[in-house]
Amino acid sequence: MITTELEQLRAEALASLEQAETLDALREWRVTYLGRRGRLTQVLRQLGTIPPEERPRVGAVANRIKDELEAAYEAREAVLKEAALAVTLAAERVDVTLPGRPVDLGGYHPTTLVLREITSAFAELGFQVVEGPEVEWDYYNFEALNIPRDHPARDMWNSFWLTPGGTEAERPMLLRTHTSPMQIRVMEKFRPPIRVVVPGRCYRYEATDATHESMFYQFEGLAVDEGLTFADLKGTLYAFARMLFGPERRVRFRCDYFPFVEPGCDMSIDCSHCGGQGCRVCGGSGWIEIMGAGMVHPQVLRNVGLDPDRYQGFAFGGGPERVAMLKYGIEDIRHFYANDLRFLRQFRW
Ligand code: 2U9
Repeated sequence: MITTELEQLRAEALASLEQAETLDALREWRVTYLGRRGRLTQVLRQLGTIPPEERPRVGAVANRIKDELEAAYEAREAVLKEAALAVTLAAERVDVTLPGRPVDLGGYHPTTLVLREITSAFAELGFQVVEGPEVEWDYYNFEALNIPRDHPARDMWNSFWLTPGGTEAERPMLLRTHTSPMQIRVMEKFRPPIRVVVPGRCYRYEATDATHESMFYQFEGLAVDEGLTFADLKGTLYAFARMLFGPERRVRFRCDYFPFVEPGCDMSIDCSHCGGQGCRVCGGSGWIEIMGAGMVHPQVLRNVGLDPDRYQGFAFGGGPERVAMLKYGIEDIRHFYANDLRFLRQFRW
C-alpha cells in the first residue's frame, strides 16, 4: 500500500530530521527526502501503478506529507541557524564596557614651543615673520654682512662648505651659520620701513658639548627706518624680555662685538631663580645673557644700496634652545635633537 509506505517514510524522515545537528546535515536530509530524486519522489512514481480512482486520495496524502516535511525542515533550519549565530556571537563577543585604547597623540617639540612664543611676541610688536634658505651663498652669509674673506672675524663661524676641496674662493656655498643672510635678502627686496623676525635652522662645524650643537635654531630680527636709534632697540628688546620671561624682569645691556652691527651689545635679564642674588642657574652673577644685538653697521646698509645717512637699523639675535633650556630647566642642548622620546614626551602639551 502506497499510503502505508508514505506514512512510514514520513515517520522515518521526521526521526532523521531530529538527528541533523548541522546546516550541512540538514541540506543532505533535504536532498535525501525531498529532492528531485529523493525518497518521496520515488514513492510517488508508483502512483501510475494504482487504479485511477485511488490516485486523488493517495495524491492528497502525499501532498500533506510533503508540506509537513517542508515545514519541519524550515523549523529545524531556523533552530540550527539560531544556534550557529549564538556560537559566532559568543566567539566574537566584544566587551563594550572595556575602556578604549588611548590614542598616542604627538606633541610639539620644545624648540617649536618657544619659537612660537618668540615670534608671537615680536608679531605683537609689529614684526613680520619670514623664513629663508638653509643653503646659502658665501655672499649672503658673510660678505654682505661685513665679514670679508680672510677677515679674522670669520673665525667666529666654523662653516660646513658644500663643495669640498679647493680654496674658499672656489666653494662659495655653505650651510648658513646664522639666519642673518635672510635679513640681507629682505633689504634687497623691500624698501624701509622694515620690521622682520627670522626663525630657522643654522649649522656650525664645531665639537658639541652641553651648550653647543652643530645644528641649532636661531631667531633674529631687523628693523630699518629713518631715525631709528639705540633707544628703539632697547625699548623693543625690553618689551620682548618681559613678554617672554615675566613682567617683573629687569634687563641689562653691555657692549659686545659682531661684525654686522656698530655699536653691538648683548642683553641679559635678571635671574628669576635667585632674584638676582646669584645661583647655579645664573652662574653666580644674578644675570642671564639671552640675546645679542646692535645698530646695523653702515657698511651693511651700503651693501644693499641704503644710504646710512638717511636710514638706520637695529638688529638682534638669540638661540631658542637657550630660551627653552632656561624656561624648562634643560641642562644639555644635545637632548634637543637626539630624538629620545623620553625627553620629547615631556613637552606634549
Ligand atoms: C643684518 C644686520 C644685523 C643680527 C644680530 C646678534 C647680534 C647675535 C647671536 C647670539 C647668539 C645668535 O644664538 S646666537 O648664535 N646673534 O648676537 N645677531 S646682532 O644682526 C644683524 C643681522 C642681519 C643684515
